[in-house]
Amino acid sequence: MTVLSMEEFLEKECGDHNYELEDYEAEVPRWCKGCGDHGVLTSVQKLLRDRKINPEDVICVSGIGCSSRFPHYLKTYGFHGIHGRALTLSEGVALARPDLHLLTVMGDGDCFSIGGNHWIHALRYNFNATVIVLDNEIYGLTKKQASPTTRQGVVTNTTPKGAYLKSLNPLTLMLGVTNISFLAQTATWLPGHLDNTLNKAWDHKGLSFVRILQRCPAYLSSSFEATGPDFPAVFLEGEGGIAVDKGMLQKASVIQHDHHNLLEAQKVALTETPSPMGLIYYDPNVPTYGDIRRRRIKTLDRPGLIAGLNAELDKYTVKQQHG
Ligand SMILES: Cc1ncc(C[n+]2csc(CCOP(=O)(O)OP(=O)(O)O)c2C)c(N)n1
Ligand code: SF4
Repeated sequence: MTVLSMEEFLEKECGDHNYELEDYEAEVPRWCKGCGDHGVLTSVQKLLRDRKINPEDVICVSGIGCSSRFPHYLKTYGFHGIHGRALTLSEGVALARPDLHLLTVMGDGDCFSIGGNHWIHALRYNFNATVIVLDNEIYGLTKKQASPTTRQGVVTNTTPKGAYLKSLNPLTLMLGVTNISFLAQTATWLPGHLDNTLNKAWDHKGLSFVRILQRCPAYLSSSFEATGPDFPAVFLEGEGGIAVDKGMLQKASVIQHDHHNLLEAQKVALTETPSPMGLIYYDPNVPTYGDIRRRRIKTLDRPGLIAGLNAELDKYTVKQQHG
């Protein structure tokens, strides 16, 4: 543990403290070599360093999966939750500690499968959080089981004859949920674009949802190979959007996109190949659940509320018998 002098402590707490990447490094990541999760961790650490964010002002909440080991590796507050429940835990954190920046990390199985119900309602509640899903199209931790985004025909341990169903398109689904306020897509093999996307998401007040296409060389080397220069992508460019950084994908195209237009966003999201990269939908005016709750609490008649509660409880108190 580093012991700070009083001057260092005051500078850290009150001043413009410079941080190094190491200030956000916890355990050494146990992810496989070449796993896309490494790059996302570095991108988050760079964001925190560049913005001079005190590690104690951030909490990282996750579910279960390879990707959900994130809080062990990021030196901020952390909560490694249970499978599929990262968003329910996050909502509690958002309401109880609105002063912390909340980062929620999930895998595709964690969010779109077991956590599917919570995923939909979290979007509608629009609580304040940066939510990232590391979508490797497979259950990595449980060694190659099919997930909702596994492509049709892909052989997995749970679909030995190939996945029967067409994969779920999480983007179109999310754009059908009331109150969606921020939706973006990027990929682990586009580090510049990943950085730009996380920075944009971090600034959004409300639930910013980022789907990150992620390499899993251990169990889905086919998707790993597809991340070469020929990966079919189309970058979305628009005023106030995410700066285009095509990385190695020189052949990818760039289109103009109005991310405030829901119908246009739905059209863009429908096209899975080439994959749309960038800010797909953005509405900064959707109120957050926290703000709605706080406004209601302010307008409540507190003495009246307490009197009403007492009257209700009195109905159940056992009256003492006298005489
Ligand atoms: C209630 C419950 N059901 C199932 C499991 C087993 N399990 C652990 S992680 C996981 C899926 C992980 O896949 P994903 O969320 O895509 O993350 P990845 O490992 O690929 O990052 C499953 C099914 C569990 N831990 N708890
Ligand atoms: S199994 Fe896949 S997702 Fe899990 S750490 Fe290894 S490469 Fe990453």
